[in-house]
Amino acid sequence: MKLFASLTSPYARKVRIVLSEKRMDCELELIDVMQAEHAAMAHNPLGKIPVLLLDDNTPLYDSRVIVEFLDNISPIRRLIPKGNRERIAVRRWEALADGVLDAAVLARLESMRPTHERSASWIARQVGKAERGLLQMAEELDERNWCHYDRYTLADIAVGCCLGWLDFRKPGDIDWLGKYPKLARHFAKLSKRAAFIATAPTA
Ligand code: GSF
Repeated sequence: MKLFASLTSPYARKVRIVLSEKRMDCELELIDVMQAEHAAMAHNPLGKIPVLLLDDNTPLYDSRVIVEFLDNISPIRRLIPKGNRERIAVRRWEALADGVLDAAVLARLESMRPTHERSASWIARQVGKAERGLLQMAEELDERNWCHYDRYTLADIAVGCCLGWLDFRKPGDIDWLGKYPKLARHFAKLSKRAAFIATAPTA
């Protein structure tokens, strides 16, 4: 298998953490998605990473499809529960964390445009989505050890990748560390795991 990724993409990091937690080997091909042409485009018409190329050359995207595939091909450390309600609860956490990222990434990209092309109201709209998502995460996490019941799952990985990227890029001055101590505590705990240390974003 080969994973097309970058060292800063939070979606690709989610996949890299799942690979690491499940002790799976995978070749990594680093991509610069800002280039007009890049190698992942041959495998994903959307031109986005991550893309996982299977040994029979089947390309998988996006990150949610890839992590489900990986969790199903190895029984080592299951990250997505089997029962329907439990699985959906974990996947909803993932949708929430990825959704916060989607909004925060859009806010960052907009803020990088030339001043005369930049829309302050668009940035505020995206920051608002991210802030509401973070509040929801903090409320649902509350005093729990893990996002879903009493065990580490894909929900924690998705939340950790979301918070890790916010910490790395600091888009839209979102003060999540100050505002949501419960998320800060969870992030500190996740950041000590080997899979998180090995995949920490670097510029
Ligand atoms: C998001 C992937 C994505 O936006 C997933 O895989 O979960 N829902 C998808 N990837 C970005 C890089 S990043 O922001 O992590 C990407 O590839 N952007 C290039 C482009 O042309 O949009």
